[in-house]
Amino acid sequence: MLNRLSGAVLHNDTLRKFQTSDYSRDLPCRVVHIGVGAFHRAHQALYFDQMNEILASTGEDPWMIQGVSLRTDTALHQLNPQDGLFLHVARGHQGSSERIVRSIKSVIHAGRDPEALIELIAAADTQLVTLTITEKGYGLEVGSNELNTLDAAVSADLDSLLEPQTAIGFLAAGLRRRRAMEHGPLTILSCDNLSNNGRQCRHAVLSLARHHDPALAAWIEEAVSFPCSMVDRIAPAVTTEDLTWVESHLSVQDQAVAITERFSQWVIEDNFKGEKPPLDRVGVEYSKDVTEWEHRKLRLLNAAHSAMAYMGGLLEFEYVHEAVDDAVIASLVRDIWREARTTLDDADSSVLDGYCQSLITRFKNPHLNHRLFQIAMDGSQKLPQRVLAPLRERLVRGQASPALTQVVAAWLVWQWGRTLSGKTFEVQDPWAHQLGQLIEESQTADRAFDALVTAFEPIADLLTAHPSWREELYHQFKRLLDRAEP
Ligand code: CS2
Repeated sequence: MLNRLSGAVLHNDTLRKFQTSDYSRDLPCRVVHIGVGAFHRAHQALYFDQMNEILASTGEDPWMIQGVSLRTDTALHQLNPQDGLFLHVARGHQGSSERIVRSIKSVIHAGRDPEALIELIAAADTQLVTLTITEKGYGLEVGSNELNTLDAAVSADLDSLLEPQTAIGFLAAGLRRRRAMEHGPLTILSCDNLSNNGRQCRHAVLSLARHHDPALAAWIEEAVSFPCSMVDRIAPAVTTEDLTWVESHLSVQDQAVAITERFSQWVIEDNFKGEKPPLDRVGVEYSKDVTEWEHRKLRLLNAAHSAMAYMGGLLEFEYVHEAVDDAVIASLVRDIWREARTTLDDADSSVLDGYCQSLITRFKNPHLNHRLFQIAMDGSQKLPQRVLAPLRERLVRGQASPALTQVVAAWLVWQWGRTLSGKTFEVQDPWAHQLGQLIEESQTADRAFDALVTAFEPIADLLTAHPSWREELYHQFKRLLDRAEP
């Protein structure tokens, strides 16, 4: 239970006044986490904090997290003055619960001090490296899934690992040092919304390692595990209004607050090297295989999110809870689920009914203010696993998929950077520049359509395999463009 102290700043000296229980935080970190953003604070950091409290009650050592930012100072400026502490606010439809999270020790900036991160990955105390680096952070090309050599940072890491530029580069460099120091096995755990996230991470790290030193790659295959995991908790980006709300309602000054929903889930493939944290004591599920969980979440939750982001965004809705209240968008979401469900393994349809029902409740949460624009970012990296994968499976079976196709069409129209009523916005996506240029060079919408679906490989591949799908995609695209004001 959180005590309220008028306007106090959160740090080690004030912690005891806010929250009475505590555990010793001075031990070396066993976890190194790259990407200390809103999601990590809302999800993983809380699980570790809850686990540490239980471990302390049985006299066991906590698992502290060393936070790492690759490029920006934001997390460092937010968390370090607060000794890594932050407030976790879980908002339900009715009421919220708060807690101070103590599992992060501090944050370092690897871009400025690359040696520090290489040393951390190599350190004997480190048992687990976890990642929330977003879909594009793995440096893999959409479509081929090989290292994206056109990316300047990836190609710099292919040239040299002395000062890595990417998360994958740091992992390869850190593992090289770990091997040299004979510090033993390690687990690297991806917590991003990618299909087969552990395997993709492993593939990226091994490709880079093999390029520099085949013996290093062989050692990694032996000594390092890359479990897949399914992570789920909606964590909107924190705004200045949120910070003001925290100060006025909770009487705490906290620059690093996490504001999230009550629902939370984490399923991890049980494949650890070295020590394994007993996260199952706080509700994490260790499973032999996470594929089913992962497909369900990506193809139902995330696909619906992307549908709302592009369709809702084009119609100028701002938040998820507003979009899902619109009859047209709600029916699109239901149609997507109807189509996507046929690609899921769950034999028991009542499980999926319950899952979809709970998603509606989560999406309708009016206290989250989850911006559609946040979800719309990086669609080129998200669409393949959320929408194109189930679409492909249905096309193979000869099933029409108007709803999933509509999401692809809405994403194409999104590339114009204009809502249907003509409001302009900047598309945030690694492909934005390339696709935007193609649109500019094409004189007509029809030519732009051809150029976009040819340039973006995941769609081009689908069209090559299923040429008849083109007409349906074009039809949906045209229908949307026809609704746009000139
Ligand atoms: C969202 C996810 O921004 C997005 O793309 O779909 O971050 C989503 O909120 C989480 O996966 C929920 O667990």
